[in-house]
Amino acid sequence: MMIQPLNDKELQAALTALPQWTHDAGRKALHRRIVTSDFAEALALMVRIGVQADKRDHHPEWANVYNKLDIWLTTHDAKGISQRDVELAQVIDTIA
Ligand code: H2B
Repeated sequence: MMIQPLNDKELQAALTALPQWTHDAGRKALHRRIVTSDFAEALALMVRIGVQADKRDHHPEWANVYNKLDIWLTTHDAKGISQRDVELAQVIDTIA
C-alpha cells in the first residue's frame, strides 16, 4: 500500500512532539537510543515493542548491543518518514 512521507513542516512538528527522537537524515528515519540496566531488560523491551509493531504491521529497524537499543523508524513503502513512524514512536515511548 502506498503511503506518503511527511513534508518538512510535518516532520518538524513530529520531532517537536517527540522530544526523545531525532531525525537521522542519512537513514531517512526517526531515531531513539534507549539505555536499559542490562541485556535482559533490553531484550524484554524488544519483545514488547516487537509485539506492538507486528500488531500494527509496521516494523522497526534496530540494533542491540548489551543494554543499548537503537531504533530507527522509517517507512519502506514511502521511502522516508511517514505518519506510521510517528505513531509507532508514540507507542514505543509509552512502552519504554
Ligand atoms: N514496516 C515498515 N517500517 N515500513 C514498511 O513500509 C512496512 C513495514 N511495510 N512493515 C509493511 C510491513 C508491508 O511490507 C506489509 C506487506 O504490509
